[in-house]
Amino acid sequence: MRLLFRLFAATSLVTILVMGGFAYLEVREERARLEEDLQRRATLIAEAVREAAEPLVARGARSGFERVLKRFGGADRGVALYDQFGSLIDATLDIKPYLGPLSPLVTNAIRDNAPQRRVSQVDGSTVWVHVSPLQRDDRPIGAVAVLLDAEHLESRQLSVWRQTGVRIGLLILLFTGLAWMLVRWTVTRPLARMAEWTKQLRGGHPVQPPPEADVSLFGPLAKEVTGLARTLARTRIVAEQEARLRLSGESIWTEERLKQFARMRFGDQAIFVVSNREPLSHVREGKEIRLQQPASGLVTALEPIMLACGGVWVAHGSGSADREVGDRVGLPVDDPAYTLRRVWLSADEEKGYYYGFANEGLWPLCHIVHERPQFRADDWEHYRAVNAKFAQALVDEMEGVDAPVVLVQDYHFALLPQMIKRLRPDARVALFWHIPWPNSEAFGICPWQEDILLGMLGADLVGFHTQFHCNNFLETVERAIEGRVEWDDFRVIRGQHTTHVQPFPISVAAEPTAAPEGDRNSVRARLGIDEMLVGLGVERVDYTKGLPERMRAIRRFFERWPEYRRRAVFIQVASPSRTSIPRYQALQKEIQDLVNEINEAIGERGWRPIVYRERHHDRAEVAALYRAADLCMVTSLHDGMNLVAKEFVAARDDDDGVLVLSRFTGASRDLRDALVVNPYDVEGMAEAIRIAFEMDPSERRRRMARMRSHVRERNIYRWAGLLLAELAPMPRGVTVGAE
Ligand code: ADQ
Repeated sequence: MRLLFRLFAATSLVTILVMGGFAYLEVREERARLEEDLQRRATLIAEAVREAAEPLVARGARSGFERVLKRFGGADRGVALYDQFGSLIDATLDIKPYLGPLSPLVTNAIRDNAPQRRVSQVDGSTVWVHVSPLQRDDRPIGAVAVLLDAEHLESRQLSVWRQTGVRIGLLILLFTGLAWMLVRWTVTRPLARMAEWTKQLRGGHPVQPPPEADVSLFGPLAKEVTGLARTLARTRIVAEQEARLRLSGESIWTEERLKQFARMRFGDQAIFVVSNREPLSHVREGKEIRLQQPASGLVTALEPIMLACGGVWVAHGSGSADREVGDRVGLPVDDPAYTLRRVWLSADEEKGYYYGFANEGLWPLCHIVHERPQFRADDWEHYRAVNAKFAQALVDEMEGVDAPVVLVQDYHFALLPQMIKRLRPDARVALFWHIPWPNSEAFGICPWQEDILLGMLGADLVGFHTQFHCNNFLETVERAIEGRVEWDDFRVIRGQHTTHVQPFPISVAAEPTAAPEGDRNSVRARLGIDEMLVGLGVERVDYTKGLPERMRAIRRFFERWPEYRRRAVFIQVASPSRTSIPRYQALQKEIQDLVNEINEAIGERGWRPIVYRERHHDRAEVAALYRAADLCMVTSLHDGMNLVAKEFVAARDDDDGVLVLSRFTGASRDLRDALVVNPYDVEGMAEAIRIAFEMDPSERRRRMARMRSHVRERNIYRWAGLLLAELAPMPRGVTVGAE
């Protein structure tokens, strides 16, 4: 109410001042105009009377004046004639009451021989008085007075003020009303809702900010509060988790434990991560810059470590708006825990190093999927140069840090460990290879296999997902280069330097995320599949993921068990990947065609067997789909680990759902309760789908519970913890010899 009063007072004051000012000017102008009009009329009449009366007065005539007065007098005007002494000669009848007040003017006009004029109030009436001298030979011989009714001067003025008063009143009401509504809609109400929202956040309910809050007005506030709430929620979850574990005496790795462990082992020393893909890119969309988290297992796996330990993450700045934002960014944006340092690459460098050698050379070389690797000398040169560029960026970042801990990620940086060690012999370097390592014959076709192996062996620790990949690597080393492979300890000794080779099966955080209410139902309702059985696939579009094989298996399933038509649907979420490479473009087209073909062949009115969604989904969307599905299919032809399988298991806090998993994934060694399939065997996969849909609920729950307990124990914090634990005691300061 006080606000309304203030608004009312403020708008009243402003309106009165503005409108009053304008009205005053209008009144003044109007009065001047009316006076000018009266003046003109009075002068004309006085001149006419003068012409007729002057000869009479000059002659000293005693008659004839009556005729003049009759001609020029009228209802709205009076005329009076005076002799040279100012004595009245004659006057029209109606003028008589005014004669008294007139005489000073008449005297002045005769004395000064000049016209006199003014507005007079007589008997409560307003009159315009004009007195002109009568002359002979330019000397005054009398005077003529003309009186005009000027009542309208006052009434007009009054009416302007009255109108202005009404206008001011209306405007005050209108402005106050409008301002009140505006304040209510854009400030008071949203503020009340935001207050309600913050209250809910404080209570630990992770709710979205109210949608109607004006983004330009409340956006920054909402962002800050959201960040704060997220930190609070996170801290709360970690604290609850810790307390629970302490009570149950379990020794599960958690984010907090990893943090404590890293501090214990490395003090407050920051950790340096190098990967090709950045954990967050800035993408331009029209005038906006959007944040995008890439669809990458590697990022999913590494971010919790950086959140836990802090440090610098060096990566290729590949987002379309990255350069605008800058080469150093604090992450997470809301509540920075570590720094992203972006390395810029030219189009040629990216083409040769990333698309060329890494993805058309090493990627198919390491995945046994019958895709011929392309080895081009140009690409290799770029690969070397970019590795050197990253080494330099890293060394710059590590300046002043004693014995830095470096975690190099993946096949994009095979040469980096050796380069780092040459520049910083005191660094402790681990290289984690996220993709499989093939047998030595397969790897041997690479023309630069020696350089690659020597580059990798610059690391103190080389990690793979499985022991099988470690063995393949050691065999390759044994056959391709000089050095001693110690099979008992799984290490390679070259000169004074030792590289340990060990498996570290990667995983997911498996934190008890607060499941948004009604996920399963809302996703199903949105897709119009409330009552149906739902199969799910989540992938990057990549030929190693076995997407066409899966589509064929789905087709076969509906052909062999037609009773499932209209009762089951398969959702495939596919994030386009490496789209500059022709093979990937062809695969994208192949999958689209295959989906259309199957939907046409098997689909019926109102039902499509496959819902294909080819775009990047954010994590919440993917999590909602995991919870909505009855079955998740991972059918990679070859895969280092495969995090989708583990994410699916981690998301199923209802202990339900079946995982169909390719035996050629690293994950199949961890998740033994999945239905393990051979993706090349279409009939076998179709059969697995049927078994999954028909599995007894208690069996489903038993299997899922066991897998969940595995993922919970062997989570990403354990992966990072074991990697750091192995790296910590490594001797530092040993120079890596030249090849
Ligand atoms: P990737 O080959 O990228 O990783 P994967 O392990 O399956 O494969 O991880 C994919 C990640 O991307 C998952 O987190 C998934 O949720 C996400 N994702 C996939 N499609 C998506 C989409 N359409 N929208 C949004 N997110 C999507 C490499 C190796 C793997 C290894 C990981 C980690 O090839 O074998 O498991 O690194 O080491």
